[in-house]
Amino acid sequence: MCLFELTRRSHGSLLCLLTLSKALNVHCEFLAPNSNTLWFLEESKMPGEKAVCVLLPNGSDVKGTIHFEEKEGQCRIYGEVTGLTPGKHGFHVHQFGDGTNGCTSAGPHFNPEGKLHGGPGDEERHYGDLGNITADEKGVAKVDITDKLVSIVGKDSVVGRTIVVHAKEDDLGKGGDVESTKTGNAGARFACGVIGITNFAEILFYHMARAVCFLAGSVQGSLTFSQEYPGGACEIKGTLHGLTEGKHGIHILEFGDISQGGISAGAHFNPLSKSHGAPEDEDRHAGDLGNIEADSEGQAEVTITDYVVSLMGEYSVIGRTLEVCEGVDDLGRGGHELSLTTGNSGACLACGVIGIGKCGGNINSLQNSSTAIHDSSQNSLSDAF
Ligand SMILES: [Cu+2]
Ligand SMILES: [Zn+2]
Ligand SMILES: [Zn+2]
Repeated sequence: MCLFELTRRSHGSLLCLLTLSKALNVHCEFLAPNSNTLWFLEESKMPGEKAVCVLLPNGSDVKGTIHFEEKEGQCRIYGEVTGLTPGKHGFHVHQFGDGTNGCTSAGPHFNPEGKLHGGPGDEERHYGDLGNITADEKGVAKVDITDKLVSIVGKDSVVGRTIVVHAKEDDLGKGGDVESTKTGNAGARFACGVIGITNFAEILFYHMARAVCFLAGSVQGSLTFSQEYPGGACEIKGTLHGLTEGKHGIHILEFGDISQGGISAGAHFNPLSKSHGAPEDEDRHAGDLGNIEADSEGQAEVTITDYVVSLMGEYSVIGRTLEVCEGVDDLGRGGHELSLTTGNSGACLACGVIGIGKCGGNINSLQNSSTAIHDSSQNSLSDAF
């Protein structure tokens, strides 16, 4: 499939170092923010994976829940969307899991092969092209699609990306104008949501350099995650508003299912079966990020550098949920019966699914270059680590 060098990491996963070239149509999301080196895990398909997407209105009354189930190389996408006008509505997977600017920041259709827009049955189509869903006279669309390109495992997984429901019918690339070959002229984005994982299996994610989590509701704001290379520090930054003054627990939860807020997102993400603790503790959940502190205006500046949270590899947090709690996380030291599971930090105030983020900086110039930029012989593995 491409030119790579293989190397082995201590935990036994195969990593590939890919030489970047235009021919590979590389997506910037796989690139470490400040390097030309591209890391990812060997593709791994596992049977019976599940994911979910909670669609929230974006200037409309459209909402719904969509489930994903992967079996034997096919993905079933099913659920219900309500609040639509009767008739057909474009239904796509868009590239980024970024809800910072409503559904707009989800970017274009997910298109890892650089093809034109089409219908789900076409050879020439985006991976994200799921065609139309059809609403009845009550505005309800029952969705049940089986697709060969949309997948929730492996290199082109849609976990951490966004589903968008559009105002208009998708012309499936046959509209005769330029826009038809990009978007299918499906119009405004009426609802969207980030696709999250719903079962704990060792899904081997490709490495994502950036992720983003958008929180809506009484607490709002957006947090960006960045990580330079596998095993490197993960930086989490952003500003949250609408908090009460003081400290609030902040955690990553196991599942990306926010259909019932933090409750359906499960417990603190804990792949190594440890006790709840402080971020600096040896004995802590992978999802334990401690507390953030809001000022008298209810605003919290978040700047966390964490060495356990990762955007890469089998313990990636992409597709999981970030929550901000009502109370203070006692970091496992409170002596309360909940101290060692949740830090006794109370109910979930706000939560959002961690999605795949856009990259900034020099990425576009890298993508537009017609020559291979990265010569693996000049930038050895030891440099990258
Ligand atoms: Cu779309
Ligand atoms: Zn498309
Ligand atoms: Zn915890």
